[in-house]
Amino acid sequence: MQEKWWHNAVVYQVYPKSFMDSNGDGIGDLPGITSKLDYLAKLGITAIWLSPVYDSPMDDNGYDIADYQAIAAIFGTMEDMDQLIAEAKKRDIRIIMDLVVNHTSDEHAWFVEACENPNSPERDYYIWRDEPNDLDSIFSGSAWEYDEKSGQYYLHFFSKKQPDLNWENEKLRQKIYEMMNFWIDKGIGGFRMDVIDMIGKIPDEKVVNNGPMLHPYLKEMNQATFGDQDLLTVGETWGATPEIAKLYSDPKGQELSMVFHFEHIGLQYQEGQPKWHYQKELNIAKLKEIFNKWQTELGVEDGWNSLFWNNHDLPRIVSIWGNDQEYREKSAKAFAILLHLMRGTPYIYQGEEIGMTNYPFETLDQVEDIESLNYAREALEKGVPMDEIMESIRVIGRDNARTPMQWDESKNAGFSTGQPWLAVTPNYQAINVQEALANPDSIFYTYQKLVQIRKENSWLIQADFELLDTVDKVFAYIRKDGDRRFLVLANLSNEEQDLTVEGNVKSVLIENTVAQEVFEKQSLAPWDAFCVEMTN
Ligand code: TEU
Ligand code: CA
Repeated sequence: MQEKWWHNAVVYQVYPKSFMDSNGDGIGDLPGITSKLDYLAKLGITAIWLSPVYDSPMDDNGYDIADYQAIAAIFGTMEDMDQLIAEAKKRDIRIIMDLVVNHTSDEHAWFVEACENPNSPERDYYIWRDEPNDLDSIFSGSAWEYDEKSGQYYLHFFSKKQPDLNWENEKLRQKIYEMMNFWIDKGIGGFRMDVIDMIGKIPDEKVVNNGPMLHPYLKEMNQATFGDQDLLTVGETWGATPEIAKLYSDPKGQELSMVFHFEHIGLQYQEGQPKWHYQKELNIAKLKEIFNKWQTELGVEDGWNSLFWNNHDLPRIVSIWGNDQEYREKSAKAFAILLHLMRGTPYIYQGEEIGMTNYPFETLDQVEDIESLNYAREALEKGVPMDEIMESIRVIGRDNARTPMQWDESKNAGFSTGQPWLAVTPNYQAINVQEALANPDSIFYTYQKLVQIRKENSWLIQADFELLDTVDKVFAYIRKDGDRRFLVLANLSNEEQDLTVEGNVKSVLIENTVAQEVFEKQSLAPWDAFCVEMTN
């Protein structure tokens, strides 16, 4: 196997609107991110996945792009972007750009031309039909919107302001590859590809994900752009199975480095129901089963895993599955330890490293996210009571991840001197970076250590994964490297649990408890977690 830099990398996701505001307009921006690079260097991360910063009307916070080769004025300028890339490079941090090419904004020049001039080549860059079928938008309602002027319907799987691109059009594909090369030439570290599994869609047959042309397109893209570069490419693929993940990430297939699968995230929803029917209680048995499958079926030779609990679309892990009250620090550390020692590239979402929590949303006017707002409108029409709607948004809504980064205990958590675009979580005086850095026992230092462990232990890449049969609430696995055995274990509950693992501790790599004592007592306190090397 050929080792790549991203095999022992840890990626940190920045959501620009909420990370750091440099000019007091209440909106995070590129100079703000640059000003916090020393903080990220201290954490030790090797790359930043930057959510979209391109020119956009911000209907979906930048996932609706009006110009792929310009920076949104609220975030700064192209010079600011160049500076971020350069300053990050000085600290050995690469910038992974968000590539959103399943759709554009309706304000992109292509779509404007397509509407104004139905005979233009751009018309075919999008998907038009005389009659809609019953495909739904992921953001509620029909996936088709009528365009008065040209008398046809266009397809949008997300908001009306996010028309889907027609990947069957070869000229469009070439334009996308040119745009990607523009960014590659700037010296970026790779791409995170938004809903990439949708580009092969066949709307008339209601095929949305994993269409037959998906992989041919990705091979074509690879050859036309990053194929001969040392970049990290990660696809967002909601429906991927290990078999599908191999199609993308087997190096022989020449597509991507890795994908994000969401099978474990699926446990946050009631089976077969839309996400608003959330499932707050974690099914630990299922969680173990899912990770076991991915860790054992997706090897090193034929594919690669991504590891994450959080991103800008998901509730905070410590709130949904951890305990964000009594055991906030301990449960946050337990989830971190459990994940970061698996095989794959770990991703940390901004604020996760200090245990930021969900926001206590009470009224709809506190909500900014288009997905939540569309859902609320539709649910109200159907007669769902307002308090039920707010409860869903509070538990599972995307704004939970998007509240401003909590830097210190000063006004607006040190995020901005102006009024933040989304309210700061009320607990910022207790939970913030300044406080975390000052406390040697903080969640931050657990993450810092985990990043360090990955850099120093190349066995993390290769070593086998073996799930242990433990009591229900305990998740434990062995990584086996030759005749060395590393035990990773977490009690994912608020109760004491029996330790049913035999053997002796040789050395401790990381712990949120005293692992040695756990073995002596054969008993785990709530949220105890550690990684130890075992004597054989
Ligand atoms: O998300 C894809 C996607 O399917 C999400 O809408 C997801 O279903 C939902 O957010 C779960 O709560 C990507 C981006 O990550 C998201 O931010 C964008 O809104 C979306 O694509 C459209 O670009
Ligand atoms: Ca700003």
